[in-house]
Amino acid sequence: MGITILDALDTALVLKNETIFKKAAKWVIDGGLSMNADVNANVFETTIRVIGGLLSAHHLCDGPEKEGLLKQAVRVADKFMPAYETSKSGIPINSINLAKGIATSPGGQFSSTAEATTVQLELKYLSHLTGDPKYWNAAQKVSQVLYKGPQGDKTRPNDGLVPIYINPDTGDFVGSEFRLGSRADSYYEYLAKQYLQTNGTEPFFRDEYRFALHKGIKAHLLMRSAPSGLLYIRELMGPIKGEGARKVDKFDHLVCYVAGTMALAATKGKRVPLDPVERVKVLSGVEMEELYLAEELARSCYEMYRQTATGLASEIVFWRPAKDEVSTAKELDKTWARFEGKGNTGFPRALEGLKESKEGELLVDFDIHALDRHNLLRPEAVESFFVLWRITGDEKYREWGWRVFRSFEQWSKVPSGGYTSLNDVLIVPPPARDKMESFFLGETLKYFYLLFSEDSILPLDKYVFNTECHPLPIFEVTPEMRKKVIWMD
Ligand code: DMJ
Repeated sequence: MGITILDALDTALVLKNETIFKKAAKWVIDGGLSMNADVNANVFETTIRVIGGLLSAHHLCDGPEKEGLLKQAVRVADKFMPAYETSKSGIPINSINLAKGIATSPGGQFSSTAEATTVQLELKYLSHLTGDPKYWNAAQKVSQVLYKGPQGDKTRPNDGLVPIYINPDTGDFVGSEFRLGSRADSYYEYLAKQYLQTNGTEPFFRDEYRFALHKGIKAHLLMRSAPSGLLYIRELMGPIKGEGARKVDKFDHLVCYVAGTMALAATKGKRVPLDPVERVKVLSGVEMEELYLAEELARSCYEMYRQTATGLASEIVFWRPAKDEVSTAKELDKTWARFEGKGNTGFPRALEGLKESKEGELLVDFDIHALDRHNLLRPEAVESFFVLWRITGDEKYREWGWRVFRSFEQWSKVPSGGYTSLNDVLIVPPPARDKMESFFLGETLKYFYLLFSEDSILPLDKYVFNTECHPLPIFEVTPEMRKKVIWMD
């Protein structure tokens, strides 16, 4: 329950529910957050949910709780510093034993790539607020190890794609499993967002993100589905090229975040014209392509909801592939190369030739395996609908969001209060799990609310949302701080 309160503190503020916020903030400030139990707390989860939640609530709050919330964020961050300080490489060890205050890897596990690379927005903002560079430097050290060590940029051999584990003793990637879902997802998200967070002053991150997107994801993983021609991203095991590369059409719901990230990176969060002829006047060919990819991936994610009996997506789908990925990438390259620099010479109609599956037709473009049929109330699809609505102003994102919202209302809402995860989205009514993850209040519901609110609430060119939907203001590093922190250029 504690984690739900922390994750939802800023939701109460965004919704202007002062009564709930005050009650929750009192619990947090008056000792609810004890952190003494003999348990191993995950560094990443604590950073994104607890530190991220406290920092965002601190920023949004203008009441007497403001300073108390920041103090708690500092307290939690300090407790978790040994994960960075006692790591041989600087890559954070995955857990902290709260009672002992020491870093530990239960079962000798490697650190997950997404986890080690998804603490930066929170720790950098904490340094900005406190003036203490230690948080920033702990987080930025991770980037130094990955891109600037004696071996150079460790992501280059795999065209910017990253394996899902890192050894914290050596700082090296482990294995050759590549995907945008679990254990790698927010690696790409935080590359794009670190560039946005400091107002474009560290272009290094944008360049790494673009390299990963164009040389890695687009060239090796992008595919279209049969029969509708929906875009999706594959998973890869083994060497990225040549014999031994094994690709699967598995797609975690988690991957749906990437549509929002691509749209943000392409536009820096600014509204662009809906009409493509006008749009091309404000975006470059590369940005047009990135926004196109974002829109098409969001459509695929919507179809993951629409093509089930409950109108809710499963945790994982297996797409039916239409044609080989080389031709998918080539088709895009050809189109956008033609488009680059030519002004309003016409939108690529060929890419719009999607076949609409009929209302009520189920599992047309993908299969769902028996073990993957659950729905955990995850936010990623609605997150992307929200970002794309703000950026394009296309009403379809609100329509899609509304349909998904109504399905949650119909099947996940618990009459006595709260919402529940479901065991099987293909059965009506779906069997319930009696569990509500903290991210439902922290992320999913907040994204729904923002999808239907005014653009002036948390504008995307002034805020960067951490991976748990905690909005943090975009800032510029002061010259004084700049002298004290590791800078990536
Ligand atoms: C959230 O905790 C975060 O978005 C994280 O990055 C991965 N997924 C969950 C919600 O699905």
